Amino acid sequence: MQEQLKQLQQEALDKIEQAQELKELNDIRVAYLGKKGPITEVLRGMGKLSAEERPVMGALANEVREAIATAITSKQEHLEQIAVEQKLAKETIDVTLPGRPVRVGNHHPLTAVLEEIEDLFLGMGYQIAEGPEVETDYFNFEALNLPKGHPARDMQDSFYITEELLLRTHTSPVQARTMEKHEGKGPVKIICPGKVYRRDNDDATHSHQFTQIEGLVVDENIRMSDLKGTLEVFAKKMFGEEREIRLRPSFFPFTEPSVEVDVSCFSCGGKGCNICKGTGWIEMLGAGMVHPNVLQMAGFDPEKYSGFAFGIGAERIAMLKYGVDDIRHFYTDDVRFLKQFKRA
Ligand code: FA5
Repeated sequence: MQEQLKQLQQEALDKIEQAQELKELNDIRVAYLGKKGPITEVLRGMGKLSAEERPVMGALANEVREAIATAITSKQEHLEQIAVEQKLAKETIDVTLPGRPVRVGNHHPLTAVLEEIEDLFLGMGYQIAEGPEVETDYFNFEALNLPKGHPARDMQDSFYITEELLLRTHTSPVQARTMEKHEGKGPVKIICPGKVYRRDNDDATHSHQFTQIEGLVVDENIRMSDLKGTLEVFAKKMFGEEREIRLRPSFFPFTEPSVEVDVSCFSCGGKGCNICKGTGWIEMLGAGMVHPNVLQMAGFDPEKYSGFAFGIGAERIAMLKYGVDDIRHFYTDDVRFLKQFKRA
């Protein structure tokens, strides 16, 4: 029996030595140390032994069991170590490989132009004012010298919500609101960027929703030359130092005199091309000296105070600056279009 146990031990140790996988090792454990294994079998036959032989054989059987169990544990650790090393080898990062480029987003061209215009005016000491997009008839029209039934209301066909509420057709109501808040005391120096809405048919140059930036300066001794100088700085900063502006007489009920402001064509330099339709000039915005009635309605004494105002179509500026030929590109979220405006 002693011989048999020694043989079993040698046989098991050889198999453990040769085992290549953890599963194989587990099979050996079950085969030799399990309940139905040969060692258990030997131990069961101990009843037939004499009282002297029994403790000797018992001790030997335990020794054999211990030797096999220890060999299995140590082989298992060895195989596990190899498995970890193989896994690590597979997962090694090749630091010499070129990295994948990170996709960087950029500002929407309209946002970029708005921010540029805001920065420019902030630099000239203006503050940013905001107002509601759902506006009262009073602030959108009446406070701007456009009483009910005034024919010039047709210039800005409107989306009415109720008799007295509408989607603002321009950013000029923010002028009226801001002046009212100042309770008749200057100076006021603001720009008001924001969305406006008109019942215009959408085409290459018109949208039912677009963006305006209103400018307003009210103080003592504000003159037309201040307006001209301000808009000249604006045109040069937006389109290049060599640009010039010209003022054409126009009409807005809330300014007197009123002007349409053109900038010299940045494509042909004023010679005439298809961008400026052969005129050498491109229409940029509407402006004028704040009408005395508007000042008075907002509580400012027109004898003491004067002011200028202007209204810029932001899409128009972005189209001119980036050479965009259709205003609808700004709203359709076509990534191919948007990707062209890289971060500066
Ligand atoms: C006004 O809205 C005046 N409130 C501007 C103003 C302010 C004048 C202060 C005097 C003093 P107008 O309707 O011309 O003016 O619009 C101003 C600009 O908005 C236009 O020059 C044009 O660039 C833009 N615009 C007008 N209608 C549309 C439209 N449907 N889609 C896109 N842009 C438009």
